[in-house]
Amino acid sequence: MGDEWQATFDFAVTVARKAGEEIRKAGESEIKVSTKSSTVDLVTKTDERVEKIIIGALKDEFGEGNHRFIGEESMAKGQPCILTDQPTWIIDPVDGTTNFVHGFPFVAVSIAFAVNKELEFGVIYSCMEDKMYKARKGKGAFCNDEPIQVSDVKDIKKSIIISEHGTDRSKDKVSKIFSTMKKILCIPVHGLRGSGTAATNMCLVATGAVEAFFEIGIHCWDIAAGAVIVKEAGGVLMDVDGGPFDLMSRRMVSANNETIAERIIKEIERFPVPRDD
Ligand code: LIP
Repeated sequence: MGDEWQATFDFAVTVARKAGEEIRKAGESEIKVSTKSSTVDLVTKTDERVEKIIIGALKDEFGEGNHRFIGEESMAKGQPCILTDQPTWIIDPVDGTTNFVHGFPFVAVSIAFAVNKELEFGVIYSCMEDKMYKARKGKGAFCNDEPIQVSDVKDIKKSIIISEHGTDRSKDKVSKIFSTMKKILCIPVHGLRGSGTAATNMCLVATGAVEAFFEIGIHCWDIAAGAVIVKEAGGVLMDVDGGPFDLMSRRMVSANNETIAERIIKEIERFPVPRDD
């Protein structure tokens, strides 16, 4: 697809930055915490307000025509999560809501754009760090307009791996998650990390700060923008069973290369999660 989406991409960057400024400005009163799927799956008025600002700005710019929206908080209110061939915005207004509530400084606005079910571009604004990550299909990945590239490490024993434990606290899920982390740690790898936001974790893969991020339980809005950024930074994406990446499956491995991805996959104890769509 030619440059027809450049203006759309540039506008998305502007919207992401504005959304990030709103998050930074949010006062104590707005961080009134509610919960969604569990007592630890948090949402605040800021999540809802920022999603409305983003979708409102996109609708003002592109009209109510054929653009579709998949937003975390709209989905939480029961809107269907269906990716069609229509131009579709996939939005997490505040990725790292728990971090936001606690003042842990990794909070990202994640905006992706897909056409014909193909991701055209991704924008992630890590607003507490003031880092704007962006990538268009086939045109490279950038952080604050500087090109970024995944790590060239091929030896898992020289890697840092990043993952999250999600919000499901059922004993069977938690034990599978920590059993996986224990197996990876004891390979041994140099380190195991987690920023608390999938979008930021994928940007850390794209900059080469870590070699891989994997998680079972994330949603399409957490990873859609990061998928473009990792790919355009030279990385790979696949399912946790080694199959092809499936945006709606709620499970994913993103890595600097297939060697690292396949080595991680050997250790992942899988558990079922309902798809997004
Ligand atoms: C978060 C994800 C993270 C996951 C958390 C949570 P949110 O997204 O980015 O990877 O482990 O459970 O889902 O809810 O902060 O937008």
